[in-house]
Amino acid sequence: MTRIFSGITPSGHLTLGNYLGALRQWVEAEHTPSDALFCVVDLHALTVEHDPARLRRLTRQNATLFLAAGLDPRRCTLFVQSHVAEHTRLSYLLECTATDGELRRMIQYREKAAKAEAAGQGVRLSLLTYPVLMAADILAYAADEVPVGEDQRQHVELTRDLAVRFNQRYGHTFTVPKATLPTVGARVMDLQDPTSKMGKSSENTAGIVYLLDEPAVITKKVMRAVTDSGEGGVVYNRAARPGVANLLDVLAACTGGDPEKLAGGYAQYGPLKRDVAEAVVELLRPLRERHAVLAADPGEVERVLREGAERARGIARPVVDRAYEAIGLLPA
Ligand code: AQP
Repeated sequence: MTRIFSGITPSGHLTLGNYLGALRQWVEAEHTPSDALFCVVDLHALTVEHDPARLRRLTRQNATLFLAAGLDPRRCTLFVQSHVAEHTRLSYLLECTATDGELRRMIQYREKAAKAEAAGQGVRLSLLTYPVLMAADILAYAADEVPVGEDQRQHVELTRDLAVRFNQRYGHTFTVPKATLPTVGARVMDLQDPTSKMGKSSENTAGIVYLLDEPAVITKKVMRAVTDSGEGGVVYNRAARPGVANLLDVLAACTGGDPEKLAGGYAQYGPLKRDVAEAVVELLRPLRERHAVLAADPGEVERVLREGAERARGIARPVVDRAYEAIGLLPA
């Protein structure tokens, strides 16, 4: 059976990008014959300035949204990364497999380090090393597939490189995973800056649709989305017309259509924006409603996470023990 692993960092409120790029794929994967593990990767949220109380709140909220999005704990394993010590245990061995140069090449490191420096903050060492922790998250479960959005493709490539290198040096230990990307919605862009990814930790929230935004707020954000000037009406061209292309991509992802074909149905931006707003509101409505019910019973979410962590430990421990032995450490 295909083993699937993926996670989301509780570094902010979840966005439409997280839903279309990741969560929705996870729910689909859960309905195929697979063994799936989904994780709130809280340790990754410590790689930039953070507020401890907010992190605890967001971790709980993200886990609640996993359930609200339709993940069923009877069909998959839901847990919090820091509840399973195997992730950090394995991460060190992979730090001894990775090189400084390959980590400094990671795009997310370069972008986020530049942002921290511009804000006068120190760059945490963990910002450089967290892709290795992410590799450990995946390899500890012998995952075959990692459903992610486009922005995480490079980190999954690194994971593959580390798995292959470790296996070559120390004998076959890890399954080499592959990234699976959605056909539409793999890269949802910021509505105010359509050349940047819609990111949950962005400061300017006007271009970001959060999963728990009220319908009126979603509508306002979509109606104010930046569109492009230029001749020719509504056309789908990601390079030349990134704003309109993003709206068409979102509409396609919500309605199941094809963005290029959808473009043909509009002569002006206004009606396109109205349809996008309505499609997003309707897509997220059931999720918001289920979240309200689940949030009223936090004990149930905690129970799901406790049971999930126990099961996750049971899968990861033998894999990580094998890696410790393979690399030459004396068994305890
Ligand atoms: N805009 C997006 N479009 C499509 N997929 C996206 N994902 C994130 N943003 C988009 C996918 O969601 C999953 C979880 O993401 P993450 O928590 O690992 O990273 P992030 O959401 O990119 O959050 P960061 O890095 O903490 O901060 P921001 O959001 O500010 O960059 C992944 O599968 C990701 O591909």
